[in-house]
Amino acid sequence: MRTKRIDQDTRRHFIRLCLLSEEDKDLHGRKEENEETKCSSSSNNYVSYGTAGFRCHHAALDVIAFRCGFIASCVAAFSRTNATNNSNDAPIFTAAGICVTASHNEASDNGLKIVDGHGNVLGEAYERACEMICNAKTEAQLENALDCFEEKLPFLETSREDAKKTAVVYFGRDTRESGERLVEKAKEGARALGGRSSGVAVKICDRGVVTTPMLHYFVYAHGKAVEAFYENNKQQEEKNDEDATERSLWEKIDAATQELAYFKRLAVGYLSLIEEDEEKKKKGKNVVEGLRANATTLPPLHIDCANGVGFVAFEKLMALFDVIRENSSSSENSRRSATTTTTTTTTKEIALVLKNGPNDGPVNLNCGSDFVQKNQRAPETPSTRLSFVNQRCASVDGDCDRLVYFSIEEGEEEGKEGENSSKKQNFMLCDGDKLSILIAFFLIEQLFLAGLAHKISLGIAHTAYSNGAFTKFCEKNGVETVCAKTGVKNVHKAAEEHFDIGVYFESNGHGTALFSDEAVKVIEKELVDELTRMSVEQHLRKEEEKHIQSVILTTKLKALLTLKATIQTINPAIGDAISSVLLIEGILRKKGNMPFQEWHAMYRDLPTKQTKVKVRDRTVIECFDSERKCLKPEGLQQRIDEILLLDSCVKNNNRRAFVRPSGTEDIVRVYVEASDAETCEKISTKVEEAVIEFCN
Ligand code: NG1
Ligand code: ZN
Repeated sequence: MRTKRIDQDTRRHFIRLCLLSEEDKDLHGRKEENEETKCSSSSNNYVSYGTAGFRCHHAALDVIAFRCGFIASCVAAFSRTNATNNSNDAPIFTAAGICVTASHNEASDNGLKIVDGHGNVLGEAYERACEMICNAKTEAQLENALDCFEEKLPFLETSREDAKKTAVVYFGRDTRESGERLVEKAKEGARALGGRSSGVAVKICDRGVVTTPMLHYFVYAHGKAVEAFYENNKQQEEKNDEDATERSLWEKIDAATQELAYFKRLAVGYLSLIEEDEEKKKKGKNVVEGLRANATTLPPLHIDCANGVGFVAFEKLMALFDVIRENSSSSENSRRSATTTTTTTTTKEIALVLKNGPNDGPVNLNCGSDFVQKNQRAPETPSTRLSFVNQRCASVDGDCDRLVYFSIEEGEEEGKEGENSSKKQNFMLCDGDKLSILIAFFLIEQLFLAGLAHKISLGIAHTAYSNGAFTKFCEKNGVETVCAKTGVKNVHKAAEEHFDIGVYFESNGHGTALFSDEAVKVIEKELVDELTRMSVEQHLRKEEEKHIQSVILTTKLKALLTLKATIQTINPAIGDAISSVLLIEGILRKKGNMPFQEWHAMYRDLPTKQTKVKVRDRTVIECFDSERKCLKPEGLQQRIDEILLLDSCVKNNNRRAFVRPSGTEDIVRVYVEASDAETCEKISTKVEEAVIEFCN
């Protein structure tokens, strides 16, 4: 018989606590509730599970934080790692995570993201149930919501598994003021599952102020440590006593889920990725790359950290580079300096200048990747506004999971000399599309060199917001693409489903390159085979042939090592701006210090315009075809198609327009693309009018 996961007593305990908080809300909260504190992602105070979890004004999130904590505890207690799937010997020992962040939203907002045992965003299957739990107001609604939630949880079959459960929940938050309070609320919720009646011991692992991708990584690393441990134990004949085994498991988990383990993985990956450079410079194998590499190094990268947690995390990464360097012989080239607003590291390996930290202003205010990408201009924080000009720059968002690169070239002065004169500025953006292209082309090249192009498929997953010029460029160069619905969870899924190596980025810079387990295995096996083959052949070959053969084999070997280093530089759990900076910097170096302008000029973006329209109920819009078309309200799509014919009677393939309800704000998003900015502008205004007409 299928048993309920959550025992009756615990259920009642949780429901009672929820009802108490509802009463509390009635007494104090609702009186204070006003337009400002209402949820930005909802009309009528129903908080929906949006594109990226729950997101709201922080004042409306206490109840939700508590309930999300409980949900995370249940996910941790009642799911299991791959290793325990097939083995009755292993206790249930999985984890989940809660990330308190509102990403690129303004400082007064906050949000809750739930991370599953694999370090991924909690699956779509749970969304509806989570939404019901978080919005339930009465006992009956809570009972119903919990039933619905339990339906989704996997069922554990044996009594042994039921006997001993530890739910480990990792907590992390960005730099928002409300973060600490909400983490405490979420912990209370997580603890509500623990106790004698449930048989669950809840273990809280609070990792403090960390980037969203770091929190995802800790949960991922926890799962991997458990898997590796049991794999290893299975192979050992002699079993230790149970307490010693558990102690040793905990030590392994603890080491794998610390900040240092995360930074080490990325830093070592990056250093291995660029290792070949020095040798390449000496040999000058490729003339252009050789010349560039000899002439110059990459200019420092100025990173706008959105006044957020990215600044703190990048600083830690740089400190680690310092330590690695001190232990190696290259220390003579390093320089590190810090002031209140910027920190600089300039070394032979990497040169970063950090700007816009948490002490420089409210998170995301006039800075950060969302500001830069949507406004197509440099961050405008008072202390750093001018310092981005004529530099190689990048921008991350408030929780450091998005990344865009940009550069502003300042030309000759226009107009009169003196105070009123302004310099002509040319803003160039390398958004998520261009990150995809750079990474995908690099990996394709390496797969060819490694002789694996026929064994491992590679493609790019993107969203409807990708520029039309990007999709055409991919098509022209034979790179397969797939379009998914907006939201990183959808693009991630599409990348995973369609390709062995799926490179995916939303245009706003959220993404990564995903290597399937199978692809990793193939690369690792090929590497071992290649090393074996090389040593055998080297033995057998005649003296005079040895040199030629080793060059050919070395090319393949280097490509395999590069692929391996790339895998290590990437955060395997989720898109990560720190990991992406290291990967991109590594690739640009390997391309002989490719200048920003050259990367940017790979193709030219079509002019686009993105606007927001406020309507009474945005949910009347229903989309299909990866949100590139709308089905409802009836007639709206036809109107958009007509508008696209503006001043022309034939279809223009460079024109595109679509509308969709936002999943994070109570607005409808309008996107338009055309050959010139003026047409873009005109079409956008008409589509906005149509949305208002059809949706009100
Ligand atoms: P919505 O509000 O659903 O468009 C926005 C972004 C998404 C994603 C989420 C989550 C755009 C057009 N949309 O979603 O790409 O990043 O926020 O943060 O940028
Ligand atoms: Zn973010």
